[in-house]
Amino acid sequence: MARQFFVGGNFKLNGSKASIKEIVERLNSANLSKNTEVVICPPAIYLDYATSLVSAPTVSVGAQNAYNKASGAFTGENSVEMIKDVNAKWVILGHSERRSYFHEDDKIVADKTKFALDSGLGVILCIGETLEEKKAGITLDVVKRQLDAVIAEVKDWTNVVIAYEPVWAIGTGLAATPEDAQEIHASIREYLVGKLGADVAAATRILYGGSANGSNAATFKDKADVDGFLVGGASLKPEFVDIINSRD
Ligand code: G2H
Repeated sequence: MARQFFVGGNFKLNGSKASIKEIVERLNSANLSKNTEVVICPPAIYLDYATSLVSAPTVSVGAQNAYNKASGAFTGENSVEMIKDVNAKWVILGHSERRSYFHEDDKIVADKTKFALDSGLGVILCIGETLEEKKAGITLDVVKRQLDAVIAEVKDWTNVVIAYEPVWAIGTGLAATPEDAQEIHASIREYLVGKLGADVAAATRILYGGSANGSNAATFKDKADVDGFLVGGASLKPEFVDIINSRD
C-alpha cells in the first residue's frame, strides 16, 4: 500500500500573528503537491488563528503538545478537546525538546499518545537518539525502547505518524545522510513488523526530522522508507514549499 508523503512544520517557540499569516498565505497561494499531506504546528496560542487562515486543501494544523487529562486544575496545559475545538487535527508528541527540557519520559509520551489518539487527534510521534547514544552504538536500542512504551498502550496505529529525529541533527544544520536515515527507518519498520504486524508496519509513515531543508529534502527522494519530513527552522521560510514538493 502506498504511503502518502507527509510534511510537518514544527514552528517551535517562534512566530507572531504577522509571521503566521505570512506563512499560511504563502502555502495557500503556492502550487503545492497534491500528493503531500501537510501539517503546520504553530505555538498553541496561534492554533485558532492558523486554522482560520488555512484554505489549501492539503494543509491542516497541529499542536506541538497536549496534556493527557481532559480538563481540570492543570495550570498552563492545553487539552486535546481544546485543540480539536479550534479545528486542529494533529499533535506532535515526544519531541526531544519536550523529553529533555520538560522531562517527558517514555511513559508520559505513551500516555499522552494514547489519550490524544483516543480523543481523535492524529499523533506525530517523535523518537530518536542523542549524540552520545549514537556514539555508543545504541541508536536502535533507544528508538525501540521509545516505541515499546507506546506499543504497550496503543493498539491502533492508524493515526500515528512516526518522526525519526536524531537529536544531534536537530537545529544543527547537520542532517543525517539519506542513506543513514533510510537504514534506521528500515530498521524501525522491521521492528514494527514484529510488534504490530506487516500490514501496520507497511502503512505507518516514518518521517525524517533534523535540519531538513529546501536543498537536502530532494536527496531523500529515492529512499523507500522515508515517507516525509518533520521540519523545524525551514518550515518558517519560503523553502518549506520546496520540501513539500520534494517528492514530485
Ligand atoms: C527537529 C526539527 C523539527 P529542525 O526538531 O522537529 O527541527 O528542522 O530545525 O532541525
